[in-house]
Amino acid sequence: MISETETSPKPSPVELIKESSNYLRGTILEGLADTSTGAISSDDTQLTKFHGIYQQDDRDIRRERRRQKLERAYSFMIRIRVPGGICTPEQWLVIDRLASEHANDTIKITTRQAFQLHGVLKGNLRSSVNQINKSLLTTIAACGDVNRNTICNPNPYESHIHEEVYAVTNRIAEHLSPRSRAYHEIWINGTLAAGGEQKDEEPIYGKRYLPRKFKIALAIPPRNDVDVLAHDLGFIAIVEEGSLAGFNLTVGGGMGMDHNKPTTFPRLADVIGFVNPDQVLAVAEAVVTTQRDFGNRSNRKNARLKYTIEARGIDWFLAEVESRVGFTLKPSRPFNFESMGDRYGWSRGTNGKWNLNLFIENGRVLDTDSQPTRSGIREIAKIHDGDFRLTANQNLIIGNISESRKAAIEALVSRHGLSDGGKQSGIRLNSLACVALPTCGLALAESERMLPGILDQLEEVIDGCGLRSDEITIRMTGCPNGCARPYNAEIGLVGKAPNRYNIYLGAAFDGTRLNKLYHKANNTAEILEKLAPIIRAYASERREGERFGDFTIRKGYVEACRHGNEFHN
Ligand code: SRM
Ligand code: SF4
Repeated sequence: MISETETSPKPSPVELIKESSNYLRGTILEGLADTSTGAISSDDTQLTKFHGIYQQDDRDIRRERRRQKLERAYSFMIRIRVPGGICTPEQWLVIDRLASEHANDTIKITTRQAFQLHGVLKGNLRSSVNQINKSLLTTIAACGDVNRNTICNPNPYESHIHEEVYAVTNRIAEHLSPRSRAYHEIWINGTLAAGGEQKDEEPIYGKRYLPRKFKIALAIPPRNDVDVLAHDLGFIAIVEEGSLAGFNLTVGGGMGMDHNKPTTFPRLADVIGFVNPDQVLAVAEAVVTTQRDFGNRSNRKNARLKYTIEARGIDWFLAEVESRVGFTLKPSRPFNFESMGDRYGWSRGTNGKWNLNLFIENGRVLDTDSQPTRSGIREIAKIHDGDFRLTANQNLIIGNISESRKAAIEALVSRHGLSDGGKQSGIRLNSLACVALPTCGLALAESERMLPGILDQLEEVIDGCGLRSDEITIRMTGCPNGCARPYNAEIGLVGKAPNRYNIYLGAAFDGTRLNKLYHKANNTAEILEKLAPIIRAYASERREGERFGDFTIRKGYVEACRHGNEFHN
């Protein structure tokens, strides 16, 4: 437990920026108008995150620009919030057009069911955000110290349950959306309304918003394809006799940590009780406001909800939430997860409509000479009368396809080579990589551009021992922040320095146990050297039905990590 004095030292600089920003206005508008630089002011870079916009620069040419005494090659990443990952074909076409007109000709499907456009120049930001808003999508609160994109299982395993859970997802996203009019004034109107900030009110967040980002997921067992336990707040749907009875509530998950800093660690959430569907909003708000009032505002490295809970204890946290909502949570109910992966290929919902889950390597939708993925999806969007679903595994579902359009969509899928068609290995189909270089300012090493090649080599080993279709989860990130949730993968590869990765092993296949460090600072050749014998041993020595992560623990490669605070031990 910590005392009040320990929690209230000097606020971090970001706290002061938020507080004096007039509800997220800052000097963003002036910065956008300044044509003498491709950048905006450093304070404003903190504020634009709340508007879904990150300033970045092309790190591939940073050194050369410095040599030529030029300013960095600044551009912006726009993150588009898509609650539950569902958008219309028309919205897909808008994002696709913007990718060509203002971005780098690619669409990135993120690990949180959102879109990202990279490489947008300052002068094109307002026009892009405007068009996104016209399509009824938004970028507000896609980033920043607020509730981010609320995510939910994308594949309607049981369509009617999915519809209900998706509706709850949207209600949460709406309820926890910031109320400031700054977004509208800056991006839509292009002018600050006189006295606008005096009319603003943030009933949930207040002037300083949250101490740190906040993330919510809803999962429908048996699929844990949203990694619900990696979230600050989670809702696990409990289905009884074919109906949605309510949700188990989970709190205090998160992935980010720093290498060599044991006070930071990934943590899986605790399951703390059960709520009825009509209690969800009140409980979500109570969890958020508890974190607002008690989260660490002086040290951003320890500001996530997981640290508030570690510091004060889960019993204290539950009591605080219950006192805010005015009722006691019921005991949690039994549930069972089977996997974190996507259900590839065709599936039919209980509503009779078809869904096709496509594998999009690392979520990067682009055209290459051999693989016209972006063109193919564009052609599908033109004729599709259902929806598109972004998965938290960076994949895409063409959802709710009517029987009458199925054949035409199938033909486009085949013409553009979009379907896996059984070609990909089980490990690749269960792989994730974060963006990292060249756009991510925090990357210590490659990730998205590196993992496909590592998988090519791993597949030789895997094929050699007959494991091609075995599912093994592998996730790579270019730094320890954990954007591809690497500590929840059976094999985690985490960047430490250029071409140096820590290898983590031993997470559960269903996302209910973290992994642990196996070997530090390996180059790509060493990754192969370390992993190949373990994979071969798995092929010959595993028990019936034993998962790779469980095997690495049974054989003593790593110890089981039962709780986040044991991660570094
Ligand atoms: Fe992330 C920061 C990309 C999901 C933990 N993340 C970043 C930034 C914005 C870098 C920055 O701050 O300058 C990256 C932009 C890279 C780029 O060029 O696009 C970035 N994060 C991503 C995405 C795009 C990875 C991807 O390849 O899909 C994901 C976007 C999700 C979305 O749509 O909202 C993404 N990030 C995650 C996740 C996974 C999740 O939420 O399920 C995590 C781990 C879970 C968690 O939050 O604990 C994650 N990102 C971080 C952190 C560490 C937070 C922490 O608590 O320590 C940072 C750094 C920070 O916040 O200071 C970060
Ligand atoms: Fe960037 Fe690190 Fe996130 Fe990868 S994990 S996108 S390198 S912040």
